[in-house]
Amino acid sequence: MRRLLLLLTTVLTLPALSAAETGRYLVATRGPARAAKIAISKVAVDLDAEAAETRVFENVPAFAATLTDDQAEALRHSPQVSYVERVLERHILDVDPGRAASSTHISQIHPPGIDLLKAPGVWPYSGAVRTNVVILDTGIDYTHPDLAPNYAGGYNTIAKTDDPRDDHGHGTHVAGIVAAADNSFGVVGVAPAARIWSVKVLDKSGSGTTENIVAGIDWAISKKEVMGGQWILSLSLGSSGDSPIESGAFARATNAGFLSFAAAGNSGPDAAIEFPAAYITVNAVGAINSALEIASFSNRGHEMAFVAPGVDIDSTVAHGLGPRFAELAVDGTIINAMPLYGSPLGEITGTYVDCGYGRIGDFPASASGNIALVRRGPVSAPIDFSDKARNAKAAGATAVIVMNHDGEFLLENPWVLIRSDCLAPGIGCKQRPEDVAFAFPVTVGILKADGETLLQKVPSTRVAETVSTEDYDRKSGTSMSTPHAAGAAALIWSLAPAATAADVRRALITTARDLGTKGFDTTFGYGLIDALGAGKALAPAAFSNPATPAPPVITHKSRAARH
Ligand SMILES: [Ca+2]
Ligand SMILES: [Ca+2]
Repeated sequence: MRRLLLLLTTVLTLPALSAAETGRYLVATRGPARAAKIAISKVAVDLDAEAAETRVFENVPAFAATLTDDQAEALRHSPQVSYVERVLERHILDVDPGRAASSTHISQIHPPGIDLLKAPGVWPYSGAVRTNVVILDTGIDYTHPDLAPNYAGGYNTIAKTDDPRDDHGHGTHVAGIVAAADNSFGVVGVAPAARIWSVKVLDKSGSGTTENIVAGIDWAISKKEVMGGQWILSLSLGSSGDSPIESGAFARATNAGFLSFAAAGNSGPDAAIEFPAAYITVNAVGAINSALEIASFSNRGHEMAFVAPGVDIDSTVAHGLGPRFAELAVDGTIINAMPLYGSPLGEITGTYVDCGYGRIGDFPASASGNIALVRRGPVSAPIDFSDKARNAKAAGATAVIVMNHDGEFLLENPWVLIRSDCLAPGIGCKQRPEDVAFAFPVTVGILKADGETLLQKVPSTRVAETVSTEDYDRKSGTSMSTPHAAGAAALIWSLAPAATAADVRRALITTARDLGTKGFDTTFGYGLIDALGAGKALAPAAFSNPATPAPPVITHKSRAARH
C-alpha cells in the first residue's frame, strides 16, 4: 500500500503523464546494483516497470534504465544512489567508414603493421598460454575462415544474446588485426594465437552508448572470473563526452586484472583524446603511418599512451560487406575485371560469343544460353552499358563481358548499369527507377587488351565470370591502431602468464620507440610499441630457449575460399 501511494504521488506530480519525456540513464548505486534496485523500487521509482527497461550490472555497481526527468531527479535523492547520468553516444573511429580502399583487386596482402611492431620476432617464443582479448565493437563475423580458429565466444549487449554477429563490418576488421589466424591465406594478426572474445556494443550503423559499453565490461569481468587467465579490453570507439559511470566500469576492470586500450580519436591535432581512451585506467592509442609519421587525423593530449600503425591497414571484413571485385577465369588464367555498378553477385560459367557492340541486331543466335562479349561504344554512337546488358538478356545471354575501347578504367568515371540523372554533375542525382528495378545479368568490364585475347579464342573457349565481395579490406583510423596495441600486449603476456596487467603495461612503456620530441609527448605518447623489445623486457627467460625457426612470411591470395 505504501508503495502504491508513493507511486501515485510521483505520477500526480508529473505535469502530464503522456507528455513526460524519457531518456536512457546510467545510475551508480551504493553497494551492489541488484539490492539497490529492489530498495529503490519499493520507495522511489518502479524499476521493474516494463517501460523502465532496467538493465542491472553484476560487477559494476550501477544499472541502466529509461526514466523521466522527474524519476531521474528522484533517484538523485535516493540514499541507494551515488550518481545519475544520461547515457552518451559512442561510435567507431574509422576515418572514412564504409568506403573501400580501392576498386582495384588486391591479390596479395601482407599487413606491414605487424612488422612495424616487430611482432613476428616474438611468435617463435610464445608458449601455449593464450591471452584473452575482448573486443567491444560492432561484433564479429565468427564464420570468417581467418577468425573462426581464434574466436572463443561473445555477447551482444544490444540484443542481449550470446550472438555478437557483425552487421556492420568494423568489428571484424578490428578482430583480424588482433588475431587473424596464422595459416596459408588472408592476413595474420599481431597475436595469431590469442583468443578473441567479441562483445557487440555498437549497432549496424557503428553507434552505441555508454550503457552498451558498461554492459560489455560487466560481461567481460564475469567471463574472466569464470575462465581465469590473462585478459585485455580493446575498444576502437569513442566520442568526446566523459562518463563517470563508464570510467568506474573501466576502473573495476583494472581492479579485476584487465589491461585496457582505446582509440585516441580521429578528429586531428587540435582535438583532445576522446573517451574512453582518456580515462586514467585506459591506454589511449594514436595512429602512425608506415613512415612512422603521426596520422593527420590522430588526436593529441597528455593522456596519450602509445602509437601504433593505423593508416591503410588490411584486415578481415564480414562476409558480403567487403568491396566488390570481378574476375574472369579462362584456360586457368585469371583476368582482373571490374564489376559494373548494379550487377548482381554471382559466378557464371559458359562459352562466350562475340556480340559486337551489343546493339539489338548484334547478337547472333548462339548468344542464347552463352556469355555475351560486347565492345564499349561505338564512339560515334555510344550505347549505354545498361542497354547493352538489357539487349544481351533479351537475346538469352547468361552474363555479359564489356571490353573497353581504350587503355585503363577511369576510377572517377565508373561503369554503371543503374544510371543516375543529375541536376548538375554530381549534384542532385537520382537513380533511374527502371534501372534499379531491372534484373540485370552478371556484368563485368575488362581492358581492351584482355578483350582482344578473348576474341581470338571464340567460339569454343569457356570462361568463368565472377562478381563477388572481398573477405578483406583496407581501413584507416585510430580504430586500426588500437587493436595493434592490444594485440602486442596479448602477444607478450603469453610469454609471461604470471605477469600482471601493470607489468605488461610497464614493459610496453619502457621499450616503446620514442618518436617526435624526446621522451613522452602528447602526440606519440611513450612512442611506437615494440613487441619484441617489450617481450624481452617482460620475459627474458622466454627468449633464452633455442629459437625455433620463425614461420615464413605469409603471402597469399586476398580471398580465402569460404564454404
Ligand atoms: Ca591468415
Ligand atoms: Ca616522444
